[in-house]
Amino acid sequence: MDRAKSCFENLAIFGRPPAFDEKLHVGRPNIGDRRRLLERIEDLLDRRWLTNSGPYVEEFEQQVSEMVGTRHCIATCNGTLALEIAIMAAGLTGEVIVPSFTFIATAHALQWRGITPIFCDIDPGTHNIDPHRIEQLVTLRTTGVIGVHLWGRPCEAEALAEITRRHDLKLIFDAAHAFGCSYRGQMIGNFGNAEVFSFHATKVFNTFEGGAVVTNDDELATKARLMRNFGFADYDNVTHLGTNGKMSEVAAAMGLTSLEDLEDFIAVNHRNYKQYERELADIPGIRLSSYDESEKRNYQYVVLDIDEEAAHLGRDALQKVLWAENVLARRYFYPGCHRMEPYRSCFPYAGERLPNTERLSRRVLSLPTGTGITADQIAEICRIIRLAAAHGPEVREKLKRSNPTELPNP
Ligand code: T4K
Repeated sequence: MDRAKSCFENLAIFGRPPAFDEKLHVGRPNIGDRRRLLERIEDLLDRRWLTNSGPYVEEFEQQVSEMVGTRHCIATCNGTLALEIAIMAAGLTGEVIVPSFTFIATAHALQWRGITPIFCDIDPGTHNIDPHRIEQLVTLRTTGVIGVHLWGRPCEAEALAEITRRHDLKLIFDAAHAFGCSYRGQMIGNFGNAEVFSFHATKVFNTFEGGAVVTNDDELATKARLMRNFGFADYDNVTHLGTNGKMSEVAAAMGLTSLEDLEDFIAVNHRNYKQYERELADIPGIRLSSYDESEKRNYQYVVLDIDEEAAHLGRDALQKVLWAENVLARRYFYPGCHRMEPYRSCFPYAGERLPNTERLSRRVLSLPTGTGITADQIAEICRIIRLAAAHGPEVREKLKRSNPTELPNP
C-alpha cells in the first residue's frame, strides 16, 4: 500500500481507502499439506468408514496422547462438547467456580448441564482465574473449579490443585487455547482431573471443528469415552447416560495432517508475535501481552492491552480505526460471561466482585496472526496502530463527530 505514511488524515476513518483490500481476520485457519489431506480423504471414502471410532480417529487419539503425554485422549466433535463430557464424567453438579473472562462456551457447558457457574475474578497479570479469590466462593453446593488457560498461558495449576484438594473439589482445565503449551516443563493436558482442547478452525491446530478430553484418570476416561457415544458399551448395550460427541473421520484426517505441520504453525505464530513485539514497542499506553518463552507456547493470540489514559485512545476507538482499515481485530472476551445471557439476568450484580474482569475486558484487543497473514501486513497494522496512538485526540474527535453509519460497527 502506497500512501503518505505519517499523516494521520490518511487513516481510513478520515475517509481514505482502507489500507487493505481484503479483510484480515483474527482466526484465519492454519491449513497443512493439502495433498496429504486429500489423500487421507480419498482413503476414508474408499473405506466407507466416515465416523464412529474409525481408524483415523483412533490414530489421531494415539498421536495426541503421545504428544501431550497423557494416558487417554477422547477426541470429540468440538471443544464445547468435550467440556460438557468432562464435566459429566468428573461428576460435577451444583455450583462450579469459573472465570468470567473467557469464551462463553466455558460457562455455557456448565449451565447446559444444569450446573451454576460461579464467576471468579482474574489475576490482571496472568488474565487467568485468581487462586486467591476462589476459597471465598466455595459453598456447600460447590463441586469443582474450571480454570481456563487463556491465550495458552497456563493457570497456576499447582495452587489450584492445592485449593481443590483441600476442599475436596474436582479440577478441570479448559485448555481450548493451550494445545502445544507447557506448564513448568510438563505439557498442558496433564493437570487436574481432566483437560479439554478445542481444535476449532480458528485455533493454532484445527480439525475443522473438533476437540478432545485428555486425562490420566482411567475411570474418568472410560466414562468420557462411553458418554461420547450415547453410553454404548457394546452393540445393544447402553451402560451410561451419553450424548453424541464423536469426532468424524474427515475431522481426524485434518487433525493428522495438521499435526504434521504443527511445529511450523507455531513457528510462524512465534515469528509474527516477535514482529508485533518489535514494531509496537514503546507506544505509550499500548502493551503487548507477554509469553514466558522458556516454556512451550503456541503464540496463537496476539493481545494488546490498551490503557486509555496513557494512550490518549481507548480500546474501542483503536478497534474502530483498525476495522475501517479492514483489520478485524477482536475484543476477546468482552464484556465477560457475567454480562451475557443468561448470566446477566441471573447475577445482575456479579460485576461488583469482578473488578479485574470488568477492567481488562474493556482494554484488550486481539490482532490477526497465523499462516494467513504476511510480515508486510503485520508491519502495516503496526504502522496504523502507532499512527492512531500518536494522534489519539484527533482520532477520538473524528470518531465522535462521525455518523455511526459511516464507520464499521465492531
Ligand atoms: N473455551 C474457550 C476458552 C474457547 O475459546 C472456546 C472457543 C471454547 C471453549 C469452545 O471450543 P469450540 O466448541 O469452539 O471448539 C471463535 C471460535 O468459534 C471459537 O472456537 C473460539 N473459542 C473463539 C475464541 O473464537 P467467534 O465467535 O469469535 O468466531 P468467528 O466466526 O467470529 O470467527 C473468528 C474469526 O476467524 C473471524 O474473524 C473470522 C475468522 N474465520 C473463522 C472461521 C470459522 C476464518 O477466517 N475462517 C473460518 O473458517 O468464536
